[in-house]
Amino acid sequence: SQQLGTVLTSRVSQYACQRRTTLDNRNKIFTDAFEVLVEHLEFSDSKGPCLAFKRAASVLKSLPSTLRHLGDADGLPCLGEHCRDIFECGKCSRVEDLMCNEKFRTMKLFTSVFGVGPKTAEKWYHRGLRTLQEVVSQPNVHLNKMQRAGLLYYRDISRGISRAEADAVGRIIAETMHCISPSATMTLTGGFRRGKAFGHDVDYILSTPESGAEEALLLRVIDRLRYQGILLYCDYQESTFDKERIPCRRFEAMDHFPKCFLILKLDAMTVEDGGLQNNPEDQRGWRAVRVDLVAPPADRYAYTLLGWTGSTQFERDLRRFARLERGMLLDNHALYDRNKSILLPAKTEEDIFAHLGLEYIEPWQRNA
Ligand code: TTP
Ligand code: MN
Ligand code: MN
Ligand code: MN
Repeated sequence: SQQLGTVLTSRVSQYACQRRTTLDNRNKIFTDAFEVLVEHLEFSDSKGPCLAFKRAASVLKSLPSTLRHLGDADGLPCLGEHCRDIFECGKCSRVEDLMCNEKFRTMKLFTSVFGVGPKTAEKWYHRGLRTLQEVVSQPNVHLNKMQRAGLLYYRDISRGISRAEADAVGRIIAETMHCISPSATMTLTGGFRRGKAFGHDVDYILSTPESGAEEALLLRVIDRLRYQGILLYCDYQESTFDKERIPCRRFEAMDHFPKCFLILKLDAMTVEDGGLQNNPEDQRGWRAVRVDLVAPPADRYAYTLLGWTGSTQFERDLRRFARLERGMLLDNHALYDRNKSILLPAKTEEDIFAHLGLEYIEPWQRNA
C-alpha cells in the first residue's frame, strides 16, 4: 500500500468538499457493507451512528486504492473503532445477518417503492405483509396517490435509467419549454451531472433570464406535458421561497423553490441507440421514468445547481465546512456570511467555492 502511504502523508480531509471523489470506487467491498448498515439504521430511525458510517464510506470512496491492512486506515479521518470488523473481513457478520434477515429484506423492498418511507414500510411489515403483491391485493391497506403510482409503475421505476434515456427525457422537456419560452434554459443536474451511467431519476433545473417568471414557466411546462399525454404522475410543490431568509443551521435536503416530482411516459422511438432499458419480452414500446424539475429564481441559479448536483454527502459536508470553518451558512438558496451579516451573491458554482475559500471541485469529483 505504497500509494496509500502517499495519500496519508498528504492528509485526507474530513470534509468531502475538500476531497475529489470520482465514480471509480476502489473500496466498494467496504462501502457496500457500510451502506447496508446505514440502511438498517435508517429503517430503525437512529440518526447518530448512521452519519458516522456515511462519513466512513465517503472517505473510503475518495481513496486512490484499496485498503489492504487494518493499519492502512490509521491516518484517515472518520474511520474509528466502529469500522474495525468491516475491514477485518470485508463483509462483517452483522452485514451478512442483515442481508438474510426477513425484516430487513422486506423493509428494503417496501422502501424501494416511490412514496414509501420507513414508517409506512414498518406498518406494512407489522400487518404481516411481505411482498408487493400482498400490498396491492390487501383491500384495507390505504395507499396515497404517490404510493399508488409507485406500485403501478414499480417495474419501470426500479429499473435504472440509462444516459440515452435521460437524454431523450431532456430533449422532450427542452422542446416543451422552448415552445413556451424560447429564452428559458434547462440544466441537467443530480447523478447524471456527476457522470453516472445510470440513475433512479433525471433531475433538471429550469431557469428564466429574469427572476420572477420561473414558477409560471414550470406550471406551463407541466400543462403541456399533460396535454401531450405523457404525464403519468405529477406532485407539484409550489414556491415557499423567501428571499430575505438566512440559510438554516440544520441540513435540509428539501428546498423552497417551485418544483415537481413527475413520472413521464418515455416512448422507445425517442431514445437514440440501444432503446429502452426494458426486458426483451416487454413489448410495450414505452417505459415510465421518474423526473424531477426545479425552477429557482435566476439570481439563485448557482446555489440550486450546486445543491442539486449532490452527492448528498458532498452537500452535507459543504454546509458543515461553511459553518464550522468559515462562519458561513449555506443551503440551496443562498450563502450567508455571519461575520459580515450579508448574503453573498453568486453567478456560478465557481463563485460559491471562491466565497468559501475552497478549491473548485468538478461535478464528476463530487461522488462522495
Ligand atoms: P436525487 O435525484 O435523489 O439523487 P441523485 O441524482 O444524486 O442520484 P440518483 O441517481 O439516485 O437519482 O437527488 C439529487 C440532489 O438533489 C441531491 O443532492 C439532493 C438534491 N435535492 C435538493 O437539494 N432539494 C430537493 O428539494 C430535492 C428533492 C433534492
Ligand atoms: Mn437524481
Ligand atoms: Mn436517489
Ligand atoms: Mn431527484
